[in-house]
Amino acid sequence: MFEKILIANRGEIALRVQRACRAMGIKTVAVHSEADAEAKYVKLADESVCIGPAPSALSYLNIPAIISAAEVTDSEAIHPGYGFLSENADFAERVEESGFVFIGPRPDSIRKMGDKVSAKNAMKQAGVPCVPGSEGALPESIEEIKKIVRDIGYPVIIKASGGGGGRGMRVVHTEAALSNAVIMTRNEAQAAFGNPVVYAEKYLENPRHIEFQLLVDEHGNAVHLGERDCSMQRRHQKILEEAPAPGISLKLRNKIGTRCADACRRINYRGAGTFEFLFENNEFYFIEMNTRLQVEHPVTEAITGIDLVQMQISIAAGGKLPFQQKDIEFNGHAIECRINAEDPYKLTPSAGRITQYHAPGGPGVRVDSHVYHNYFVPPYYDSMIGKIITYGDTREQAIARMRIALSEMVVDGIKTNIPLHRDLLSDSTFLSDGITIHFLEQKLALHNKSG
Ligand code: MV4
Repeated sequence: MFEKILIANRGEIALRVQRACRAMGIKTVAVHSEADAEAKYVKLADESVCIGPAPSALSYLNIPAIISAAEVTDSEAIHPGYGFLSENADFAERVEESGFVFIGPRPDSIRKMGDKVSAKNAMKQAGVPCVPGSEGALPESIEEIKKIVRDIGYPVIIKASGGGGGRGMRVVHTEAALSNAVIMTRNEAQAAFGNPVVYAEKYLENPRHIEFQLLVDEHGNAVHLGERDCSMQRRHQKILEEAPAPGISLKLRNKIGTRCADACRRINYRGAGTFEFLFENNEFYFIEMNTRLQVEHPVTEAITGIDLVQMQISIAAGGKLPFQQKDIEFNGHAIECRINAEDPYKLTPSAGRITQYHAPGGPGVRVDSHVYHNYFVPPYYDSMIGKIITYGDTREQAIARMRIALSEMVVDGIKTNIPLHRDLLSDSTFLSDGITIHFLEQKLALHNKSG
């Protein structure tokens, strides 16, 4: 096992990874920007290194500074967290070339899954159900594109192969609008990702967003840890997630999860990974794979009892998964509310000093947060200041515990989205069953109109 790990991230996830290291007897190195120098999670680490000024481009995305920090501290491995450099194949490669272990997938897996056309091809070949669409990249000729899209049937969505996570896509309803949409998406993709390749898919009008968690070691063992429902989002920012997804049977979960695990073995994947699906009319359609730990990983931990960060570390050290698929049980229900420093309805960021802070607690309540009384929320980074995760035997109990947790929580001095979460947890559509990816935007539009 490693003796010392450098954590190339900030905020709650930096603290989360520290906790896993501590549980495993591993020393930690925090790297931080000038804006995060006084944060308590930095002081809690065994060592810390300042890697640059506040802007991420100069600190948390500064590859040479991070590698140097690993060198001067004698770290053996680097955990990238989520966001920042976590899905940067060049970073993973540089880490390994410099003699450190990257706690994550092989660089070529990150690269392959980052290219959405090659990711989808690989998954289709592996038997993972995909959204019907073009066979890979669209050709140059607009006449050929028209033929392809006629076969798919309108509406379609044109997506950039270099995009993902909602960047670089356009919905097209008629043949008259097709040519322009393809040209625009190509141009934007070239400018944003340096890659003009686009592909077409049938546009699903009202899907849910459900993702599967996978763990894969270097000894050919791959397991799925079930699914999470992540439909509660706005502008591709999720705010509430749950596991299991309401209404998914154990049989369907195991069918799709098994396909994902088979695919991981086939592409020689390693580490933690997430298969993103759209779910409509009781069918799953693969859209993308994420090659990192995700923000919402704790809901999966709650229903499986498996520590995903400890597993990532142990896999990176060459360890074998300590369980097989048949050993994994799904018990109870978990919900996560992301607490953001933002206006609850306009969703504009709200940086500043926290003048009062009280975290909730009690049975079935977990709080993952790096903030505290008198903490200053810097304006430079993501607005998430923590997550509340509640667990219960049933969805109703998890929701009831979340309502109480939200009522206990105090964050003064800045605006937070806690009022929005309270509102969502009493919404009859959310309470009754699975919501679609359009639910939150519709609800916010209604709220902002009626004041
Ligand atoms: C789609 C879709 C409908 N049909 N693909 C957006 C993020 C990226 N991961 C894929 N996205 C979508 N792909 C087809 N064929 C709708 C979306 C989509 C979406 C997906 C998941 C979560 C939120 C979303 C919000 C808007 C659109």
